[in-house]
Amino acid sequence: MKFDIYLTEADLAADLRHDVQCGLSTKPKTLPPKWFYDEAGSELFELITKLPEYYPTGCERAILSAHADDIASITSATTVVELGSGSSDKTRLLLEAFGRHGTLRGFVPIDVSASMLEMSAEAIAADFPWLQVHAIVGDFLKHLGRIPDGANRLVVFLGGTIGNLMPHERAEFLTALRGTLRDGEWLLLGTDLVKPLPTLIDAYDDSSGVTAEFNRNVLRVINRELGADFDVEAFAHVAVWNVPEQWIEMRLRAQREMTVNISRLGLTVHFDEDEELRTEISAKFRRHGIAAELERAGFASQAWWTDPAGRFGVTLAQA
Ligand code: AVJ
Repeated sequence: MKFDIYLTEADLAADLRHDVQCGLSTKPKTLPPKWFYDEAGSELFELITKLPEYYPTGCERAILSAHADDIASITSATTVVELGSGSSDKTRLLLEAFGRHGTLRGFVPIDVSASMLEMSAEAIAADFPWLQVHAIVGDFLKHLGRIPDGANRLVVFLGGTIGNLMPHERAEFLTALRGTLRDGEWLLLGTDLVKPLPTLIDAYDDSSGVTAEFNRNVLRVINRELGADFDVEAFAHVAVWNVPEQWIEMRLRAQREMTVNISRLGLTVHFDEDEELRTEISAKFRRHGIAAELERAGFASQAWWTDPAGRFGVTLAQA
């Protein structure tokens, strides 16, 4: 297995300082969701994927298990590149199908979390001995240019993670990704779909409180990494549906007035009582909107699948 680090601990620390400095100095306050995923946060996310209320993972798995063989035979890809690979759990279904199909040679998982990546890439290398695994610690917004060359690559971006990007970031990201691919190469994109509100809210505000802990974890990360003194328990988890934007927002609401000291930034941040800090957006899509966004970025949709209930969509598009 090859393991390349394009994002060092020092880069991550500098990015976190920058994001916290900027995000807590604006009104409303915001933080990017990538800082949820330290070791504890990645474990909490894995727990979320097993909650009865959190349907996206199960729906996407059902789609991939029904259509992995189609994806292999339509694309005949030689390399699978996975952006934000996390545990790569559902990707195994694709790798198994490619094992039957016979064209695949390499797997390139890319993730910001080195510990998660090392574990999952090693497990895949062990379970798929015929596959060359080249793991890359990187940020899919910054390191697309580092994706290794290949004959016929399939980039997979699953879980609905594209919904974490703001619409303009999404457009820039898809255009940049198209620019790194040659004509004829592939993108497999998982997107969560618009659906009745109670289902959406329950998925982001589960009854056992795991999502609330996941949300608050970003404050623990900042306390540890930047010497801050957030009173983590004084923040309430909030999930709201933003109607005009068609996205779920997760927020942390200060339950009293607070002054937080972030020692390593020399920054003091004030929260009013009930002031909210936005920690994540998770956009929900419709079939035709996705196809149009892909087309604007220079991709042509070649196939579209949903789970039987139509809760989650997977698009196969060609550069
Ligand atoms: C991993 C980004 C797809 O937006 O649904 C789960 C993260 N946040 N519960 C999502 C998440 C709250 C998840 N993604």
